[in-house]
Amino acid sequence: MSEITKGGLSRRGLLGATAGGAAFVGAMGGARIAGIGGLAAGAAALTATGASAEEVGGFEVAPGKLDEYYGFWSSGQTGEMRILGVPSMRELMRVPVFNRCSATGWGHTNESLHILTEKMTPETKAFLAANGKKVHDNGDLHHVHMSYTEGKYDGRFLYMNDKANTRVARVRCDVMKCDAILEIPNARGIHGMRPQKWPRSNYVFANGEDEVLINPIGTDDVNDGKSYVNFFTAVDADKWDVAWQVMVSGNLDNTDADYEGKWAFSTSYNSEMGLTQADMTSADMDHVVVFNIAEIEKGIAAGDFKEMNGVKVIDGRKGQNKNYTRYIPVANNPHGCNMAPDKKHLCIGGKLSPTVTVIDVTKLDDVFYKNAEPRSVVVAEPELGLGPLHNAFDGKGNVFTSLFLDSQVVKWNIDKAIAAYKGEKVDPILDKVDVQYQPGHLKTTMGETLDADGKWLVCLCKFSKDRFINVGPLKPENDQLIDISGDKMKVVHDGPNFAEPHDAIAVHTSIVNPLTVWKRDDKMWAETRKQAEADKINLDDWQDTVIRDGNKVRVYMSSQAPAFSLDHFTVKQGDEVTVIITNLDDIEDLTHGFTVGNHGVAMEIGPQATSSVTFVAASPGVHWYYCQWFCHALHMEMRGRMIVEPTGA
Ligand code: CUK
Ligand code: CUA
Ligand code: CA
Repeated sequence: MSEITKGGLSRRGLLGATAGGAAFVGAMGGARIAGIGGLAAGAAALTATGASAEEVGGFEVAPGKLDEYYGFWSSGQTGEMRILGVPSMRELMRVPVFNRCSATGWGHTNESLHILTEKMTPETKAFLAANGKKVHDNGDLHHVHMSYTEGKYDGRFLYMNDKANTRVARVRCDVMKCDAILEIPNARGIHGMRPQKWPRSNYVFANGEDEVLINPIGTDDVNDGKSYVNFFTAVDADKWDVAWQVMVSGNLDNTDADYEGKWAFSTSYNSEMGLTQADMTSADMDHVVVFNIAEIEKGIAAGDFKEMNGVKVIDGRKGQNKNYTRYIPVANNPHGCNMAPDKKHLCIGGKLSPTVTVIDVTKLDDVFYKNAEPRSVVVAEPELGLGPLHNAFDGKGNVFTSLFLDSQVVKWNIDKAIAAYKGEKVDPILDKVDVQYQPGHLKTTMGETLDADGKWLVCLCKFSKDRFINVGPLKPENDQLIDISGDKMKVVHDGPNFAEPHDAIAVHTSIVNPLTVWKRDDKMWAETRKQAEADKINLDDWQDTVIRDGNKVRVYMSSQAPAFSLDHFTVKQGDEVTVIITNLDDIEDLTHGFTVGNHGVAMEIGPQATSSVTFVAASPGVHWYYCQWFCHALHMEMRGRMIVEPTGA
């Protein structure tokens, strides 16, 4: 694959491109640029979609009516997971994960701190201690995927990555709360992440995007790419620990797994192992790494690994002459990596190349075991438009590819692309639609499972420009809903969204059945329950007890609308106070909260839940606490006093 020359574009021109910037306009030359030119381009784009709301039925969900799909959205640098209804695109819930949350107290309650800190590396613990912190305040959550059983969503867990602080997390689908976070040792910048699809999600695959020094600093030249490696990680999804890692050549961007449990794949845009952008884009070809799961497991069992920071690491770098990995050359700087539900075809977004590379995974055995040429697995490379990033599927043999630079979604057919690659005169492209603007991920309903149903496509556009009233220099993104049930795609809804949903999945409501009220013995507050038992407190009953243990004070209360069991409690200045509240209300949608004025203390206590928070009562006086979750006509009156007696009093 040579440089991109379509439309007079050079690769350098594309790299200098920023949407809306002068460089972008210059680089794009005569190419159509959605959004530039303001309303005119916007209007043209609208006409091009050719659909008005009246023509397209079924996407408007009337008041009181429910959606057909749960949309689970990532939120990029916001660090949370979001739940939207599809097709209404109504935002239903935000689930804090890597971020801290003012409403729920995530990152502040003892229960959430336990989850956030339990599986942290010693390096991070030391860093946080040096900075006077318990947890990182941020995360960068790019990808969210549900657990699978035999290639279908099984409604157990959602898994997600944190690129900023090299973590993966899990959300329980029965309560829609994060219950486990794992910092990945050795790797840096966990980006691509997918659960294994077959036979079930025994592993969550997570790959490191950023290069890591092999030896301690000072040993090798830090400005030489050869001093660095990258890591592919398999997390044991049940034990929630790293099962193994593979050291690879080149970096790793996005990952996916097949439908037979044999392979995992990662795209690499920095096969050059460059340390600057110029070096990372200097080669003509990069690669996709194929991981041979069974061979890696065998290698681990046979002891062919090095232990690094407590993790078993297999050397899968180029030139090892072992069957752990193979490197398939693809056009420079690939991005998206998506396995089709036909169980056969892996689609790789070209990004700097206008093509998608289609790999037939049934041919991979020949590359591993019969010395077949790595590129022999490529069965199609359709030219689709500028900046192909991600691919989605309708379960009918068609692919929807986001074209970042063209601001379009292209629908194309895999069989036709294969025929064209063989030299037949067929055009694989079935349809193109303008989106507003610059799409990244795009997702079809159930499209990453064997149940792909081809009803809706959600296209997550990075820029909204003129699509909404101006809210200042920082604009929302635009998640667009596209009807894909017919031959032609129809954009039917604009959905503004805050920084920065990268990815989403849409899961049929029949698969997800969350509880409406917590179970009293939920393990989320198991540690707190242990402490209560030691204090001879029955958390399942009305509690209003203050226990002093040296300068540690534990305040046990329960809540029942519209009151806390304690209307005041007294502590001494300097006491370490832990407030433990059990919400004894067992009615659906009756959440209470606990906020202490001027103390930065706030937490959510769901129906039948127990939550606790610890702080030092440093300022003497009377501090009111109140319920911050609207619960009753007397919600405002649901408050009490914390009396802090001055030291020496
Ligand atoms: S990446 Cu963001 S648009 Cu992190 Cu999945 Cu491609
Ligand atoms: Cu309890 Cu508001
Ligand atoms: Ca490259």
